[in-house]
Amino acid sequence: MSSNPLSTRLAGLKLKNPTALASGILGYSAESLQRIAGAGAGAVVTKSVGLTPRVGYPNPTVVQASSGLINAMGLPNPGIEAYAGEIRHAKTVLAVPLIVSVYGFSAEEYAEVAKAAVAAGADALELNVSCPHVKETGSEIGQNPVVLKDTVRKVKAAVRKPVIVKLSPNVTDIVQLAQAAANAGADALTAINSVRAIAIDIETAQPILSNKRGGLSGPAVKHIALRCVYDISEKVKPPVIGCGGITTWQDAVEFLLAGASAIQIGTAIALKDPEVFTTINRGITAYLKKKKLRSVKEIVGQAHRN
Ligand code: RRO
Repeated sequence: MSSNPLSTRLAGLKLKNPTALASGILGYSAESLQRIAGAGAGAVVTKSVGLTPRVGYPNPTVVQASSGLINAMGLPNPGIEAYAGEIRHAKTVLAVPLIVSVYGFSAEEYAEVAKAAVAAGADALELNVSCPHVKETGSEIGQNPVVLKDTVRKVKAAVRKPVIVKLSPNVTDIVQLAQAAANAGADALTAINSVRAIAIDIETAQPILSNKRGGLSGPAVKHIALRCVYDISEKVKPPVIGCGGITTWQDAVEFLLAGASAIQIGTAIALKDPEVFTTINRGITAYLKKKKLRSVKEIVGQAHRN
């Protein structure tokens, strides 16, 4: 047994603790990823990158909501060719696994971007099949089990690194999509991306975001994400990474008990600060001690067994 009670494994990745930076919160620079690793994250996930550069939507792209944020950034990214150098640089400065989030407008494109990310040094990939509002990618791929399976299969055939699939809550049955990804060979599943939402300015009587609709994240979605993790981990084999509104160590423990093998933190970094990783890891350690447990792995899925 490892002497570090927080150490764990996920889809073949060795993690010093079960926390990771969620995709999309910070920019693309190796320095910002390093800052998050330095603040205690066990792994980092980059913003999503595609085959060609995209400028994203005009401002405003983020609005504060009750207990969270609504964003519609529109997948701004430099494209994988320009980003490959930053992945290489990040690998030289990071002491934790680097997971590159990728997207495409077809299964073939996902595979091509994934291959280039791995060639640049990615330790694993997270397929963004759940962006809630960009046409012909994201959730338009991830809400159709046939298209999702084809995408995961093509990526798996193209790379020899773990493939994590980030799922959308904006579907009737997330377990069906989780199963489709698992059947296609997904090594792990992240639940969830943001929940489709809107905010309206009562003075101008117009939607606030330039894209009108966006994705809600933060504490407002925590219990939706938690239910998704519970449902998926009950029925589907690959490990689940919980993501959605995790702000405190108690939130993190709740997700682990619900069946998450690891957790991602996003909006809490924007609403609080990166020190949230250290606070959460300390809280999980104290919880394990209080419960007289030696490893965080012992509490994963405990709510299904009690
Ligand atoms: O870029 C975005 O607007 C965005 C993405 Br790719 C995503 O996956 N989830 C989200 O809430 N926003």
